[in-house]
Amino acid sequence: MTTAAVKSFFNTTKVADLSRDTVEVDERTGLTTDHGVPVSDTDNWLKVTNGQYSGPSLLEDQVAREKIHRFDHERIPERVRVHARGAGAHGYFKVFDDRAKKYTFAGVLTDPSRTTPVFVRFSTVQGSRGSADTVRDVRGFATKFYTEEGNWDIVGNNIPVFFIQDAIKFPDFVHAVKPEPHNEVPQGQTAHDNFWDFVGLQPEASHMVMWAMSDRAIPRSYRMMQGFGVNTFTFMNVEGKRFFVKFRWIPELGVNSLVWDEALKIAGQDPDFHRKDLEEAISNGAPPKWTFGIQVIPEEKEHEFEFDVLDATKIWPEELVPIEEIGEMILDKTRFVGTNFFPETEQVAFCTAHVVPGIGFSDDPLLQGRNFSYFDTQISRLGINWEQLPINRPVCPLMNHNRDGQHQMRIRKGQVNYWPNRFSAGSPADRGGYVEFAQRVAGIKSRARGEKFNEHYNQAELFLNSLTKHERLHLIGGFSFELDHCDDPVVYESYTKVLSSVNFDRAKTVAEAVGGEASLSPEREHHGKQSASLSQIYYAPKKPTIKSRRIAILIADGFSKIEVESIRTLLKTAGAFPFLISMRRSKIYPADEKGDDLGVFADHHFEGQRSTLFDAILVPSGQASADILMASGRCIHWVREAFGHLKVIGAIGEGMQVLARAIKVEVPQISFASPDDSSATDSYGVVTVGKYSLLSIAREVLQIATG
Ligand code: HDD
Repeated sequence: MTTAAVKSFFNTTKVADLSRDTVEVDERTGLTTDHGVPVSDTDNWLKVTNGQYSGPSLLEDQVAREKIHRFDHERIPERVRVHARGAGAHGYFKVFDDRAKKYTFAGVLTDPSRTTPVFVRFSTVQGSRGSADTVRDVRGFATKFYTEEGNWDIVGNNIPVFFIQDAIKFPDFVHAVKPEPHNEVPQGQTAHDNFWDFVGLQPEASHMVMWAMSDRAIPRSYRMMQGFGVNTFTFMNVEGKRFFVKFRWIPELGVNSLVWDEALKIAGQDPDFHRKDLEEAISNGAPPKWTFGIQVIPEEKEHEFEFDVLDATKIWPEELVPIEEIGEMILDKTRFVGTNFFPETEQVAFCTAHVVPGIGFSDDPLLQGRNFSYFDTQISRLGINWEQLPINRPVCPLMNHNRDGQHQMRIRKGQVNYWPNRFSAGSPADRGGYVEFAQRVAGIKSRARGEKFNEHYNQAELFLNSLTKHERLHLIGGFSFELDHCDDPVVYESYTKVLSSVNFDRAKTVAEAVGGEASLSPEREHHGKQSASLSQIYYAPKKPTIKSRRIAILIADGFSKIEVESIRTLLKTAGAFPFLISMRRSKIYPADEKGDDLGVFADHHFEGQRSTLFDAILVPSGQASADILMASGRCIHWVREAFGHLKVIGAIGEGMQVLARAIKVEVPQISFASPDDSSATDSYGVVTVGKYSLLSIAREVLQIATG
């Protein structure tokens, strides 16, 4: 399908559907009440006055009363307990071809002529609606597909496993992870006694805890994380054969994270960092893209693995069950018209039980409970008619005999609201209707899990073993930070013992850092196995790109305008987002040129946008500019922090003096003056250009841009 065709399809389905409820505000219409009566004064409550002094306000004022009523009820309960804070975007999904037909007859996954509209909501888990984006936490990755056979929701996370195996433990887990009940502390983090107490006593959490303490829990951007359906679902094909399946989103930009110090600082400097990042990328023409992958196990192979394939605390290692990439998703609209967060991102409501023909459930005990919980929670947040809200309603035809309830939005014609009826109205479909797989079920009714559910450490160790050295150090840093925030020795001393079941040596390091107790010998025999795809460097894009990366160009009066403007243009051509940062957000004047028309507006000043908010920084040439920057302690700190956060740093000519002052390490000087040495870099990610050659920088940037 051509881009134009995709756009036109997209504009005619969900977006067209939403436009039915999108109100253009006609500013020429005078102010009215909700019941349409013109309002003459919205500033003064009706009062008794004597002309000179105000007297009592009158309850009689229906205009004022309505205004206050509406204000008092503006907010609805935030998502119950978890995933309260989020950001959403619209987009579309397409499969590459019909190769998944051998597994499923779901049209959305097998018909390449379809472009299915989607809405995705990313979220954090622990914090409330007002918490910061960059906290250490799991990220929600929930996708609603508006398919021709009804809505399909994949309510996933950016981590492939979960803390618990059985849904009955969810209230305990969530109570433990959320702020503690006696003092409502802490906000947006798991660094507290109750969380570590619970996960220490619930060893099935060990695997997920590893992921949560790793870099995965501090993503650089929603656009740079994987998504996982986590639970095991099922496919059914036209021959009636059943398969177990796991769903996976793989980001085009690779899997990237912040460093912990950066995450902490951004949480204060720009708590909306991820939300703004998503909007910035989409509105500047860099819509994020994910490949959609499936892992499939034929039903008859269910018991051939050492783990239970229905256990949500286990991955299916890619070496055993390869990923089959079958489609892609692009998010190209921040919100429908980009103006109203509440009706879409806040009112969108997901449900794991929303599947379409060809896709079904497994007996995964976590999924079974989720299928009950999501519908239920939407009733308390949005009311029984939550599926009629514009963002939630399907784009395909609807007909059933469900009626009435609070906030009913449809006026239905017709006399009958039951089946069977004399008009055959709303007959259950005899073709294409949802059919459950005829699964044979036999067993003893008991409160128990399958035997293989009892092994909790093999994959936790597999994950740890598969990390690179720096990822492992970060993970140990994560544990050390969190356990240091626990005040009760029973908690931090005992968790380090649990850790030694996963990896004895790492447990000793953490125990030493936090005052915990290490076991004297390994609790179990370590298998030492690795799986390459568990390290996030495995997902580095095949073609390196600076597309949508935020690059700060640091200038002061006396900078070289021609150099800066050329670099800015080049970066934009390569799809990066360059920003001029200076001492003030007003005109900055180039060397020896003071004419008012010659100045260039800085996009931000140092304090407004710290170096933490950029992926790379560049200090261009110009002695006067460099002198001003060097004289500022704030500026030196700004550059030094970028170095500490392992940013890519570039300097040209006199800009190198600023670098040398800030980072005080010997950085090799790389000259781009001759074409032969243009590929040189050094291990710090610092690039300096001695003999300035715009042409060679241009070549370098364009080379990166075009891969
Ligand atoms: Fe859940 C929200 C993901 C287990 C009960 N969950 C929620 C959201 C995501 C997930 C992404 C936010 C959706 C949105 O943006 O509106 N949850 C997961 C994953 C799980 C998981 C990946 C493990 C595989 N959840 C889980 C269990 C239960 C719930 C076991 C209950 C038995 N989850 C809920 C909920 C929420 C929710 C309480 C809160 C708000 C909402 O549903 O709409 O019902």
